Amino acid sequence: MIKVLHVSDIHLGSGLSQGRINPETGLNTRLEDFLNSLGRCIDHALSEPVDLVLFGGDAFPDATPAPYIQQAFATEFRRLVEAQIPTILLVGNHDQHSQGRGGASLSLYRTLGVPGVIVGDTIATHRITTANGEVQVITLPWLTNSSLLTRPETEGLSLEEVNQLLLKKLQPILEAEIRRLDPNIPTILLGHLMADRADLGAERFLAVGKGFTIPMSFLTRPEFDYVALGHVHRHQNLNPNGNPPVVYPGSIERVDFSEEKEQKGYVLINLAKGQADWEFCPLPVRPFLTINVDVSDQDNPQQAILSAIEQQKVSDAVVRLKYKLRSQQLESIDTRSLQKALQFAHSYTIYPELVSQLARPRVPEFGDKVSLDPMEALKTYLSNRNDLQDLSEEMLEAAEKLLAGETGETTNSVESKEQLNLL
Ligand SMILES: [Mn+2]
Repeated sequence: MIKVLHVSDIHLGSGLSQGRINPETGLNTRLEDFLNSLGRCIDHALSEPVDLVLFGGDAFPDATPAPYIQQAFATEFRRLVEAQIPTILLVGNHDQHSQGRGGASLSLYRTLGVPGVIVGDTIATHRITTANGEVQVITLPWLTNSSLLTRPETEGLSLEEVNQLLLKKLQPILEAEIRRLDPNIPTILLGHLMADRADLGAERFLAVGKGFTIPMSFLTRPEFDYVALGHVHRHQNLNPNGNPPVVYPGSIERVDFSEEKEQKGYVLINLAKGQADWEFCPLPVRPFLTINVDVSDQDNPQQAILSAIEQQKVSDAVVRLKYKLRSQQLESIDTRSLQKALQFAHSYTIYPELVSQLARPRVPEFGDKVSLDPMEALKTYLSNRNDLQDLSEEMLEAAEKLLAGETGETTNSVESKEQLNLL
C-alpha cells in the first residue's frame, strides 16, 4: 500500500481583513490560522509517514504573493523535502500569472530544483518511486484558453464555443497520457478543475465567467485508482457509488463567509492498484458566525440585537452582524454597545440595513391590476430557488442598487444605508 496525503486550496494570505496583527509575532492572525492548518497537514504527513503528498492547487490568493507569505508556504513544504517525501504542487487558477508561460507562483520550486518536488503546470504523467512502491500521477493544471488554443482558433467564438473547443482539444491529450500508463502501477489523476457535477463552494464567486467544466466521464476512467481534485472549497466525493473516488478535499481554512458552515480538512489515501481507501481528516478551523436579525418590528431594537448576539457563541469567531431596521429606529441604536457585545469575537463587522420601502407590497386592493414590483418578483423567484439561497441576499442588494440607478426611486434608502455604514 502507498500512503498519500491529498490537500488543496491553501489560499495562504486570504482573508487578512478578518484578522488582526498578533503583537507577539507581527503576523496577521488569519495568516497564522491558515499556517496552523497547513502545519497540521504536514505534521500528519510526517507522522504517518505518507509516501507522497499531492497539493491540488491554489497556494495563494494570486500569483504574486508577498515575500513573507511565499516564505511561510515554503517553510512548511520544506519539512516534506527534509523527510524525503515526494510532493507534487499543482498549479491552480489563482497560481497562474497572466504574463508569459511558466510564470506561476509555484514554478520557482522547479527552477530551484528542490529535490522531490514536482511542479504540475502542464498536462504530464509523473512516475514516482516511493518508499512503498511506484505510483504514476497525471497532472492536469487549471486550463485557460491560451494553454491549449491559439488566438486565431478562438476568434469570433462565444465563451461556450471556446469551452467546447477546449474540451475537444483536451480529450485526445488526456487520452494519450492514459494510453502511456503502466497498467500495473497505481494511478492518480491530479487536477485543478471544475467538474460538471461539483456542488459549488466559494469558487463560484472567485471564478465566475472564467472557467469551464470538465465532464465526469473524463475523470471516472477505470485506469485511475483515485482522482485528486482541487478548486472547489467544499469537501466532496463526486463519485460516491463507484470507482475511482473523485475527491475534492476542499480548502484548509474558511476563505470567506460562503464557507461558514463547511467542514475543512484534507484527505489521506491508502492506495494500491485497483483500490483506494480514503478518509477525510477534519481540521479544527476558526468558526465563522453570521448573526442575522430583523428588528424592524421591535419596540426596543437595541435590546433585540443584543439578545441575538448573546444567544450565539461569539468568542474567538469571525463574526458578521447584520440587522435590519426602519429609518425611524436609527436613533435608538447605540453602535458602541454593540461593539462591546462583540468584543470577544476574533473580529467582527456590523452591517445595518434599512428595510427598503420597495420591498413592501403595494396596496393589496389593486391586486393583479398593478404590475408586479420587480423586487417582489425577484424575491418570489429566489424563494423558489433553493440552490440560489446563499446568493439571494447579494442578488437582492444588487437589484436594489440597479433599480435605484435606473429609476431613482430607492435612492433615499441606498443613501441612508451608506450613511449608516459610516456610523
Ligand atoms: Mn481554484
